[in-house]
Amino acid sequence: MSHASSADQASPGTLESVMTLEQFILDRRERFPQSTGAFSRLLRDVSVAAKIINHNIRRAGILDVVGETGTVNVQDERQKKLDEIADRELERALRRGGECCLIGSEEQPDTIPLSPQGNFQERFAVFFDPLDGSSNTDVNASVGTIFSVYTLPEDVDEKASLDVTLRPGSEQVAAGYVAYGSSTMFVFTTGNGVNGFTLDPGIGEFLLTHPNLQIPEARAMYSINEADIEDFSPELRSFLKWLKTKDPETGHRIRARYIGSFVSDFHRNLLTGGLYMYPATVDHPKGKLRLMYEANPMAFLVEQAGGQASTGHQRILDLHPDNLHQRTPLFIGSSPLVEAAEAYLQGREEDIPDLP
Ligand code: AHM
Ligand code: MG
Repeated sequence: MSHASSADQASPGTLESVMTLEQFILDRRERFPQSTGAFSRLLRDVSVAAKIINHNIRRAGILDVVGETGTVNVQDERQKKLDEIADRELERALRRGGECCLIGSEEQPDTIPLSPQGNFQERFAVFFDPLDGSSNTDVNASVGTIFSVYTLPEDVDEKASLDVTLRPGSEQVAAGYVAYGSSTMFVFTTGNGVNGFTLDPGIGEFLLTHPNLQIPEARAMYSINEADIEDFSPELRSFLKWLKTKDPETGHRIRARYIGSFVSDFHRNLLTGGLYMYPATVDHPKGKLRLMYEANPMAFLVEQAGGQASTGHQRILDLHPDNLHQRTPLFIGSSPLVEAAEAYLQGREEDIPDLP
């Protein structure tokens, strides 16, 4: 099924018939938060890094890029070589581009100022998970890059910048991800809907293939690591039982899909409808996923696509972060499913919506 609009389909197969990411950004510049062009260049820088990361991932197994580096990151996770490559390429692209004054990465203990001379004319801060789900690279499964963009207030100085940029997700000006799957897709929002671009490897351009994405409300998929079920609260277990109940009229039953790569699970559920969950567990009492560069950007995207994201008790985008690597429980996906999860977790079973 094609997602391109009828105008885009006028001459299938020709470059005139499709829009590149760069054309799209330039065309819509007036709707972006900065009219200077700096914001367009920032998105271009991220997309260039994505192409380089993609190039490395596609040669995994041929080049010596799979496996571990022998080091651990700040979160005690063993780093993969591709984690390191992705982190380096994003930092390099944003540093070279010059539009970004501060970055925060899953792979780095602290934020990194990119304008050591204190030149804050261009005041973007970018948080990213360079290679989410990287344990999947050794087994040839899909992975992704996630990014979140904020603008800094006018009066910020270099020292204040981390505190100032640890802002609720509702203040993001852009967010997106790159899914390195059977094709490579760049999906992003600037608060005016969600658009998806597929990399044409022949010409090296991201082309608009999924304009104005909306998450279906269908009870299609649920994604959770159910191996942890003994750690789940009784309320969450009741919710899962309810979720798996067959519709007595249609016989329809929800399907389970869990890749263990958040970007891939999120992307599939965005296209099909569904719910991704990573609750608090004994091993991860505050949840596993990180607020600033995993939950917040995906929450911004899902809300822009008509869905919701919650801790189970609170909207993700309203959380006030207190550190770069803060974790949060996460329930994200189609609105009726997130609402149902919240109703169960909060003991409000009378509020469970009828599912489509
Ligand atoms: P990572 O950013 O270190 O790759 O960790 C996040 C990943 C998610 O992509 C994925 O959904 C989750 O961790 C899987 O965790 P688990 O193996 O506990 O189910
Ligand atoms: Mg991750």
